Amino acid sequence: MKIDIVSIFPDIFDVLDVSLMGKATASQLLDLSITNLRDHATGVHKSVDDTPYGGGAGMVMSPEVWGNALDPLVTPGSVLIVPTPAGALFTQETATELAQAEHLVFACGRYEGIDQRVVEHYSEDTTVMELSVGDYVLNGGEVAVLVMLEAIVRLMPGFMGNPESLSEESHESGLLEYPSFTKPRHWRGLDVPEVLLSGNHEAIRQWRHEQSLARTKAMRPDLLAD
Ligand code: 6GU
Repeated sequence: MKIDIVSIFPDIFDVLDVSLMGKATASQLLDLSITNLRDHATGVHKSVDDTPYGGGAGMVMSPEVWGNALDPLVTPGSVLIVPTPAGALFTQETATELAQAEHLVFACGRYEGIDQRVVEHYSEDTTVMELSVGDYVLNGGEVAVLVMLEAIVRLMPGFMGNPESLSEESHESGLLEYPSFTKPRHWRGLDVPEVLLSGNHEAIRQWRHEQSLARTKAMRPDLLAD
């Protein structure tokens, strides 16, 4: 998969070299490029934003600068992702869908966002998704992109050593994952649940499913409503 990220803070993405992503890049599953938006600014001050039409607080990122940066990257086969708290919620389902893509382009906005015509313009020939990672506001899209990439890359075909370990995770089935235990059997007066030592695979499967349901009901009742 080819991934392009455009940002005014390209250094934030240095961390990608040290985690899961470093492994994927090294193994050539991933071809990652970071573009500094500032390199596409014109004008003596290299500014990337301007005051909002209609008034209000903050600055809006310029469509001209974004057009200059994105034109060489976006093709009809690309998926252009614009991280924004005003986007649709990024979920495990979104991650699974995006893990199949050939080319992702992440356009990281700062301040009060990007001139909306950028999304409108690229939507004419390309799939554009405005995505949020949750109901809170971050200063910019960069950390949200790190979150999305961490979720997407591990689902890429060929990335996981053991794809079976994906299927029982939280959110894959629409439920939260059951609790896990390892040795020792007794620890600070707490015992591993007896059923897990029973060797009865059907009883273990059933117990884990009940735990998943109870945990989801307690922590995330909204998931059960779906
Ligand atoms: Cl994708 N961007 C920003 N700036 N804030 C967010 C977000 C994204 N998702 C939740 N909050």
